[in-house]
Amino acid sequence: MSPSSPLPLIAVLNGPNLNMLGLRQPEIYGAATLDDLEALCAETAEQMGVAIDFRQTNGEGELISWVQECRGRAQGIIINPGGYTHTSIALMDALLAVELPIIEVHLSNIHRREEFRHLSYVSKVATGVICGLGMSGYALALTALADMLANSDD
Ligand code: DHK
Repeated sequence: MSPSSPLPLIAVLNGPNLNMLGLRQPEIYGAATLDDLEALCAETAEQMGVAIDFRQTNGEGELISWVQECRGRAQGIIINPGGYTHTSIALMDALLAVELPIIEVHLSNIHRREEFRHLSYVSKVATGVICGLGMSGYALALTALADMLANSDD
């Protein structure tokens, strides 16, 4: 990439109830807030030489629209779809349609929790999955995706 090229853009998309971070079940999701998470992602992105578009929504349709908008605009997606992870075939279809590298992140280890959290439709189409590492999972996902983009041919 030439020095004048714009930085690769990674969308960091967060689904329902992640706006409640810091308040919601801190024993599971931690004490830090969504703003803290955004700051960690921004710091990691700067270190890795990528730009991020960090967002949160409680709406399934809005989340799907944001995924669709990534096509031709972003170079990769990091997504924590919250509860839609376990229910949304429509979100899975959107992630398939966008044809980008996708890393699915969960703060908690969904496989250690209730049975209904063990199924992830998103995992069926994601490039990689990180769960159970709290907010560090987002930093690891950004690092991995930035490395992937830097080592890709285009
Ligand atoms: C977040 C949620 O809101 C839950 O619905 C998922 C995920 C787990 C997380 O661990 O980040 O089941």
